Amino acid sequence: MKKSQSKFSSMLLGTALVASVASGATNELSKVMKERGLSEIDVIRAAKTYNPTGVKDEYVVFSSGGQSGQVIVYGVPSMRILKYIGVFTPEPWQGYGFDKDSLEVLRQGNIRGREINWGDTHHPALSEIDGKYDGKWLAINDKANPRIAIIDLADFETKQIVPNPVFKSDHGGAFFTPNSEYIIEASQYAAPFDNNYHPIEEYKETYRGGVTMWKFDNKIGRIMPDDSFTIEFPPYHQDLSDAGKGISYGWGFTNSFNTEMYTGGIEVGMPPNEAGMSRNDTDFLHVYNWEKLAKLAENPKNVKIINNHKVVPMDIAVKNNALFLIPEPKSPHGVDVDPTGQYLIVCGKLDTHASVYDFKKIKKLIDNKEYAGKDPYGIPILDMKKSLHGQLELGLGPLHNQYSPVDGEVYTSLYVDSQVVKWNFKDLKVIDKENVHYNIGHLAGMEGKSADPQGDYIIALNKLAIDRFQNVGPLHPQNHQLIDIKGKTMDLLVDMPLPLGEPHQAVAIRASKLHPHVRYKMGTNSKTGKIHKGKTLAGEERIERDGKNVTVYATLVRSHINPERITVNKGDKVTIHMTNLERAQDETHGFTIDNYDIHGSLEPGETTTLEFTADVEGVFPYYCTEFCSALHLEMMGYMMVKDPDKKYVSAQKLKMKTMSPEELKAEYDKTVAVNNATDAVIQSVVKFLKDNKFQDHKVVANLVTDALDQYNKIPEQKKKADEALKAGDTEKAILFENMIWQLMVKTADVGIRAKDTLVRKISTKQSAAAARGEVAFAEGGCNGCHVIGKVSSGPDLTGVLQRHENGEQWVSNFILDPESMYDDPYVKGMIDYFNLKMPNQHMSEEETKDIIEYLKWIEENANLF
Ligand code: CUK
Ligand code: CUA
Repeated sequence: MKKSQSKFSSMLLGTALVASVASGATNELSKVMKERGLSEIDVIRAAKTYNPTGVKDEYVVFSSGGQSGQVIVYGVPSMRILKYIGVFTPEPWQGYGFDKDSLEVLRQGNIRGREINWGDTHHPALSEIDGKYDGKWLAINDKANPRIAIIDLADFETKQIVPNPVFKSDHGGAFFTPNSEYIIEASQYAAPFDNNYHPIEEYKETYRGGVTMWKFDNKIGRIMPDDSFTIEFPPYHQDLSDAGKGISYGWGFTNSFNTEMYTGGIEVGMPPNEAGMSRNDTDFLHVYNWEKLAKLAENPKNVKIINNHKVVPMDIAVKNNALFLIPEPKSPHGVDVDPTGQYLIVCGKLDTHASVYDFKKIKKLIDNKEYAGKDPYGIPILDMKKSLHGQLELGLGPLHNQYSPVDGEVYTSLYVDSQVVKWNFKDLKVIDKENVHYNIGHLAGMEGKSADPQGDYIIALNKLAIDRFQNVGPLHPQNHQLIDIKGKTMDLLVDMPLPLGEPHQAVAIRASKLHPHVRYKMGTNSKTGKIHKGKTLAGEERIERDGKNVTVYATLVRSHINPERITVNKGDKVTIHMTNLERAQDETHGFTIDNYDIHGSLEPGETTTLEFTADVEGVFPYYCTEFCSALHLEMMGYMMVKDPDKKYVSAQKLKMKTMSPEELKAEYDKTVAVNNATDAVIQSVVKFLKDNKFQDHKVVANLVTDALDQYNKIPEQKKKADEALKAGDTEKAILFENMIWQLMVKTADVGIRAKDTLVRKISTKQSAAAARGEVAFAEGGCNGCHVIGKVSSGPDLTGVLQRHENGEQWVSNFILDPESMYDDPYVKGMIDYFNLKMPNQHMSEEETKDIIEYLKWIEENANLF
């Protein structure tokens, strides 16, 4: 009832909104709505998520990429994908795993010597200060091959992978503690901590679960394995975790299933795991004081060393009052600490309830040593009822929780019911339910698990999409659904198919908290953040040979790779250090060589290394893989691999026709003349920029810097051209002059963009009508013949309104009906001069009025064109 009421009122609102739009727009809108079968509520939902071109999102979401081993980045509310970050899996576009430096990161993830090239990512986590996101680092776990990776949010690249030395799978991580002191990683399937064989019959004695507390340095963004430790747990299957905050600061919470310690055996006639592991009514929530355990772990007496890693045994933790268990409804899933740190909500999964635990009550029981018993390993058990604030029946299959800025409000996913439920965990009342499609796992609020949840939206991360999208075969995309939670009730806005893997969890952060850079300091190894040992500046390019080792110091800049020829012997070990000399934003160059399975992606200022053995004889083109300029295809070279044991017969020299010295001289003169003319254009732009104080506008100043970057390379080329000419090599001189022209075109390209930007900055503000007029002018094709500030195939329109008595009337008559004025003596003269007649472009009265306003704006700013 409530739901349908709310839908009805938003529909009324929709009608009002549509009615208030100008009548022309309404007609167009109704037409589109009719054609596409959209209701008014659809249009409102679309408007809530639509970003016009150039408009950016309010939130940035980091979603696990599931079995892709990657991280997916997208914006909210538009749900537009921004990036896939290679983490546990090679990612060719970014060169991740295909250049030496990123391969070193990927190989940190080797386990027991084995190279692993995939991952099952589950839980991304953002670094925190005071429980709030600081926008600096992202951690994510791999469940299949227990590892944690660290991604730097300054460039969205993976910087570190740390395998877990004792677990054989993990799940309850990554979770940051409130000041990013530690990252929590809980095991999933209990297994021996050592790497030896232990019979399953000795499960209870030799298999173990646990939680690894990875020490994290938030300044440099790296896990410190030597300062980290694992807390040993019984062989229950530990599941999700969370870190306490506020009054529960210093404590960690990890739930579990299979406290039955059942080990299956269908093949020997035992009931399957699924029956044995969910037999008891309750499992255990593990409550541990990581702050105290971290201190204990500093003393060698308190730890066992397993696989070179510190493990705090259960009995040490128990003896020091740092580990407790509390019963929780059977086979729970999420445990989520509220923004204040006082409440933790455990979701039932196989139970219809959510259980709200009160940390104050838990702490009291601990302080009073009031235990309800002990588990088989001697861990004290706290009474469930005495720890609970209360329980509420939510529906079937509650899994995960996200908090709202409203005190007591929480959103919970219901897997079996395919719903999101909004409820109050303090009053224990359900407020609203929204259907999702289908079988939701996690849900992501906007900073919804931090100490500072923002509300606004919830994203449902659904396991099944079934009928939501075009059929693309039996493997369906995943479905992320954006839900508006700004109103009293939830409203599902839009679906986003995700075709990369099962994204278990996603975290969202305000976009304003992220400050990634757009270029690197020249010569940076992006994986270490330090200056790369292969850094090469212009003029330092070279090929060094040392026996069978060939080292190439190369540079890439629009639009050439230096060197352009690399000749090596078959069997040589080739190392190519490459530096992208660009400083301009978004000027990435890529590099690959045919047949060698290598690829580098070089962002402006970056240096990286490709390494391989030239084990195949032949000629191998190499080229830049990013369409980086109009001369991108020319950005190439050859690697030639010779067999030193082979005799090569030289091919017959072809007689090539060559130019006469006179012809060459003529071509040289022509090239120089073109360059001089181009330079004159550049100088006029430079004068304009200087006269109008471009330095006062940062955007323009940046463009000018980019332009000068190109322009400043000219003297060096000129010197070479002149030297060649002097030496009598006109051919070479022409090529260098051509190079100068290329640099001039690039300068002019950016310079003119700078000029246009500057004009916009310093011109008077356009009225709405003038802005519409500019659009009409462009779309009506007027600019095909009229260039503002210049005579082209039609007259310059600057000052056109002053040229005639009653100018506005005259011009608008002429636009609306040019034919009727062809006999006007002035028009006649123009027709003769340009050999063209002003055509009737069938502008409406409205458009014509707007164009007049635009022309007035041009007149106001005539000095700028
Ligand atoms: S888990 Cu997938 S729905 Cu791995 Cu966080 Cu709950
Ligand atoms: Cu550089 Cu294409």
